[in-house]
Amino acid sequence: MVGSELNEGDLADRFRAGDVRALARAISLVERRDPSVRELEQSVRAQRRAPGVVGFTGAPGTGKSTLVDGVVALLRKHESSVAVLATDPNSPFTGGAILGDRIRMQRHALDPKVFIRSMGARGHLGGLSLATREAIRLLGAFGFDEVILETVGVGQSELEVAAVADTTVVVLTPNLGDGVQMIKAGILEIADVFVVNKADLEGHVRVVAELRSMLSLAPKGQWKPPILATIAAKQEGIEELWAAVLSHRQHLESSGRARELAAQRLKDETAEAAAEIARDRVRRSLSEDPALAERLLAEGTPYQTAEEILDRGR
Ligand SMILES: Nc1nc2c(ncn2[C@@H]2O[C@H](COP(=O)(O)OP(=O)(O)OP(=O)(O)O)[C@@H](O)[C@H]2O)c(=O)[nH]1
Ligand SMILES: [Mg+2]
Repeated sequence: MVGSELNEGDLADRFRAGDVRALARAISLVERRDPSVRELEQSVRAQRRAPGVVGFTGAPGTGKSTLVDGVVALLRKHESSVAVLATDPNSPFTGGAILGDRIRMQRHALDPKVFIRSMGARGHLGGLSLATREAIRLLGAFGFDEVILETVGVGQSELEVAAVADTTVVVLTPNLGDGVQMIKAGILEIADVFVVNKADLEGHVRVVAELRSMLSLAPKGQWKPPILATIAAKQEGIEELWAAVLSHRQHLESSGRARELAAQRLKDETAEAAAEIARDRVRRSLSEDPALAERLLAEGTPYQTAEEILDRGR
């Protein structure tokens, strides 16, 4: 791979010059949790812009990629540049592309204002959301106006990734009976916009009605999540969907919530980064200091050992 032969200095130059391969390489470093990317992040900091971040989540096969493809087409019509990150928490890391998503969005493959990439993260819980946040910052510095996250399912890490988005779109369909499943997994709380996709299939009216009655029972917040019906396969309802996203964004801005969220996210990310840094340091000490590891095994005192290592400083 050409990219891997570059030193990070060249990488930063190429990144600033708008070389998309440098961006892809930087995201690979982020995905691998390689600390060398921090230098790049520092050197492109001045270029940082905050892109709009919209998450699409829902059960497998509900039509997320098809919807995202439609949204990308709409954004391009409006001259906005857009990056799509498809995160797959169930695969350790993907190194590039989920084939299906690539095919679904292939018509944008040659458009330099569209960047499509899938991402996984090795290791611990929280790794993927850290990687996603760092990737979003890089995409902003690279100049993308919008970042769309596609996450599969409703497990813990999907919720974490969704929490990175300003606006979370939850996608349901008439035929999966996933309404009930979704509620169980607590996705109601994270949805800013509901989409009932595949409205060409029987049962969509019922799903919309069920959702509506469920939402009427939910505690009243400031924002009432709209419920939209779409037929992504025919590009129907995409404009209304994007209008709902923009209206949520407007609400975040005017209510002051946007600022609060940004502050909260930075604090959360700092706490997660601290955990990652500490974990790496402890692992390193245990592998570099056999006497210490030996004692740990003999005494069986993980907390004490962890504190001792962290107290030593670097
Ligand atoms: N009938 C119907 N089928 C649709 C519609 N939108 C998408 N599909 C089909 O649903 C299937 C899944 O679509 P995807 O967009 O790949 O769904 P996804 O949610 O991204 O799937 P994963 O990434 O695997 O979770 C494909 O065969 C689509 O053609 C729709 O509005 N109506
Ligand atoms: Mg998909």
